[in-house]
This record gives sequence, structure tokens and C-alpha cells, in this order.
Amino acid sequence: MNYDFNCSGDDETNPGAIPDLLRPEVLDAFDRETFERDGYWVWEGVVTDAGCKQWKANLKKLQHMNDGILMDTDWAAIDFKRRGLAPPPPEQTTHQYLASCCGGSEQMPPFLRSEVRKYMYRHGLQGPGPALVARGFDSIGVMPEYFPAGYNNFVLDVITTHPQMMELFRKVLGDRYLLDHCLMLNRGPGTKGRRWHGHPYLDGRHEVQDALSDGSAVTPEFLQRQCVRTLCYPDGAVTGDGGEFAVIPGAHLYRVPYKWDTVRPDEDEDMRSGWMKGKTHPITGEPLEIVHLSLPPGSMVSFVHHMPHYVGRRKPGSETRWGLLMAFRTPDPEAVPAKWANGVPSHWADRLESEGRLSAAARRVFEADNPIA
Ligand SMILES: O=C(O)CCC(=O)C(=O)O
Ligand SMILES: [Fe+2]
Repeated sequence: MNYDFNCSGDDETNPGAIPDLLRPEVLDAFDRETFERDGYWVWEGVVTDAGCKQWKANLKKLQHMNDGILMDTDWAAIDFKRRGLAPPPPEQTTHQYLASCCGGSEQMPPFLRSEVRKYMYRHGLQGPGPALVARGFDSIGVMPEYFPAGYNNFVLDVITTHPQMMELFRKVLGDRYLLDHCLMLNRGPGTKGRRWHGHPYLDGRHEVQDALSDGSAVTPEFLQRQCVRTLCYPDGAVTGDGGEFAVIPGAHLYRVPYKWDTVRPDEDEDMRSGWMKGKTHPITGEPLEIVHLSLPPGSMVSFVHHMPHYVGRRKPGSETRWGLLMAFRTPDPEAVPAKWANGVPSHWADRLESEGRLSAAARRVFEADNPIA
């Protein structure tokens, strides 16, 4: 199978779809009650061998494209000021510095991480004038790490169209879900992972509850407004190599996204002696416990994204841990009407739409909560 880089978003011209991407028996084994109780579900080995091969090959290709744009772009030539952005500090655009940012995710130079990244989603860092340089493929003005589906039909297919993937997302989110964001999370040898943290649903306004008398914010209800992250690891993420994933079952019912907007220094011991201390699982009544997952190749894990979670350090000398993050959420009925969901580069979706290349399936997940016609 061959995936081209210029997405059509059109099922018929998309050569990417492999019908047997997932093992139906693993998909069928999903248990809603357990998922709602513990806040996560492991789809162990759900991706078929052929699917894993495709998945990894496409992540590798996308990483290569990301590295290429990073190295080939003449950052000093881009007019950041005209766009209302701060120009990059010269020390972040040297060849040597940029080379140190290649090979994996979450290692972008700091100047690309906040305002410039937002600008890429809203407008795209594109011409006229100097802009992102992509050799051998078309740039959409966004780094491939930040929106891989804009550069790769396989990823576009798995997040918008593939019937088995849509079934998986429907199981965890219900009938209507929209894309919150989709990122690559490739973690190279020696990378540091992420310490304990959670993420808010939109700006967190619906989930940070008033503190109860004991200072907690707990509810046994699985709320309707949910963002669920699904991580796919085509080569797995096992304990021995580092870069493995950990959760705290039941902690999603404490509805405060842990350290979502602060520094995140917490290791397991800090959690046990701090936030977890004295807390119990709101449904089972058992003390909260940390679970480190060891996931064989082709596994995915879906979890309520405000539950505290952790990613271990990848051991030096190990292979890169390939990963794709697909975060979807139920719509917020109170959201301000908009055209596209916040995690979709709006200029890109507008262009696909105006060229008649946006499939009905893609529109369904890219549209905003309360879409403007
Ligand atoms: O790298 C990973 O496996 C997961 C990173 C993470 O914290 C997340 O996706 O929310
Ligand atoms: Fe996270």
C-alpha cells in the first residue's frame, strides 16, 4: 500500500484504508462499565500485524517530514513581526540546535511551541513570502507533529473514516464526538517522558468542581462532557524499555486535571505522599493505586484525559517508541458556535472544503461543537 502526502480526504482516492486494521475480538471485548469505573481501557494488541507495519511506517515517514521542515526552513527569513509573533531567538535556529530537536516528539525549539504553534493552527505559516520549507511534499503551514493527518492519508483515515476506528471511538465516546487534537508522540532513546499530569476538557470550566469539605472534588458520575485520549503504540510501550504509560484507576472521578497548567515534577512517590494520600476509588472504596502499563505491540489505550497519567523515561540505547495520540471529545452544548473544532487547522479545513476534497466522514469529526453552517 502506498500513502501519498497530499491528503485528499476522499475515501475513493485514499489508497490508505486497510480493512483489517484492528482485531474484531479485541474491539468486541470492550466493557463500558469497567471503562467508566476505572477511567481507562487497554486495547491489548488490537492492531493487526499488517496494521502495525503501516502505522509505524507512516509515523516514521511523518517524523522524517517534521525533521525535514525543521532543518530546511530558513527561520530567520520568515517575517514573524508582520504576523504579530516574536521572531525566534537566533540561538534556537542554528543548524546544531535544530538538529538536536529532530528524531522525536515534544522536542521542538521553544519558539515553535506556543504562539507560533497557535498561529499555525489558525492561519498556517505559509506564503506569500518566506514560510515553512517542505522538500518533496506540500507544506500545510503546520508542523507534521502537530497535525499529522494534514500530511498523511493513513492518519487521516484512522481519525476520520476507518470503520473499525470509528467503532472504537464510538465505544468510548458515544455517537457524536469531535477531534480535540491529534499529535505524534514519538519518544526517542534517553527522552524524559512526562511526569504526573492531567488535561482539562476545553478550558476546564466544566470539570473543576467546588471543593468538598475534605478539599477534594469527587463525583461518582461519569460526566457527559468528556475528552478521551487514545494512544496507539505500533511497537508497544513495555516497562523494560521505559517510555511506558501509567494511570491511577478511579482518579478520573476526582475532576481536577492535575497540574495541567503548571510545571509537572511529580514522580510516583510524590503522588503517593501528596495528591493520592488518603484518597479512595470513589466507586470501589479501595485506596487509589498507581498502575504502570506494559503494552505489547499494536496496543492502544483510551483514557479520560483529565485523569492523572504519566510517561516514563525512555532508556538510553532503546529504540524509538512510536506513538500517535488521538484525542476526541463529546461536544459542549454551550460552546460558542464556530466552524471547525479547535484541534483542526482551520485554514486547511477551509481549503479542503472549498476544493471539494473534504469527505462527509472528515467533516463529521472536524466540525465544531455547534457548527456554523
Ligand atoms: O507519550 C505518551 O505516551 C503519552 C503522553 C501524554 O501525556 C498524553 O498523551 O496525554
Ligand atoms: Fe498527558
